[in-house]
Amino acid sequence: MGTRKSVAALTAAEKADFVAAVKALKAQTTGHNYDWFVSTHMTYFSTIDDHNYAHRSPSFLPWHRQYLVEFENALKAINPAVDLPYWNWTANRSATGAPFTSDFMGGNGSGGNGPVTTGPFAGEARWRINISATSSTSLRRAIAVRGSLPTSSNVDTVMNVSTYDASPWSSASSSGMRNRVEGGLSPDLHGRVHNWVGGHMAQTDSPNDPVFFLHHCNIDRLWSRWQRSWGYGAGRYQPGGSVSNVVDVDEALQPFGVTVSSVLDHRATYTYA
Ligand SMILES: [Cu+2]
Repeated sequence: MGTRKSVAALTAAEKADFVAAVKALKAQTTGHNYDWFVSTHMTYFSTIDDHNYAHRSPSFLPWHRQYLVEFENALKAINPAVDLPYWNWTANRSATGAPFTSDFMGGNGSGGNGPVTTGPFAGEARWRINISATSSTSLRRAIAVRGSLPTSSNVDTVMNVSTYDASPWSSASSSGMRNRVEGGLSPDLHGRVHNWVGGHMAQTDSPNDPVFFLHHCNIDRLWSRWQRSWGYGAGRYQPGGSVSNVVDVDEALQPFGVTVSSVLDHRATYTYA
């Protein structure tokens, strides 16, 4: 069982191991390599078989949970000691602090929305963007240009919402926790962070920036915190059943082929430090 730690708590060796595993996954040419995760996110950004699996739907949280588990397992196949770390942006809010240090994710893009210039992912020679929504082959960021990071009081507000989600089960849902996390409803804990980092993170090919996985790990941690308060059981996911074109609790999350109910209680697979 893995323990997922804050990016701010990683040792120099843990940071180096994580970066090396991510780069090894990127270098793989077949199977579920790094670029498979990028293309899968792009594909499932759209409606597939009349379902919004990954975004703008109740399954936003379980879809990304399984996506992260498969990514973490791919890293563990390279180095079993690696666990996915999380970026708690309520505590680490600087464009130059964790995780944006030269020994980990590297820093900002140059000149507004340009290529990252420091760290292991700077420039096409170190980290080539192969599958993209744009023609850019170097990782780009535009940190702190658009909007602001959510605060811990924003998080507390969302954690106090006891209802998981509400009809019409989309970005138009006007109540419930899920849309407040995802970003269709204020205070928006997820979308704002994509926009604050900018560059690739603000596009459908956002997993090209490894920071994507640290941000979504934090989103998963917050869902887990909500579940710790309100319950891990199937009854704490909505809809429970018979809502067409929405992933119900006993329906499979594609392309993973696992049901929502099977991923609700993650505590036997990993926990959060
Ligand atoms: Cu996201």
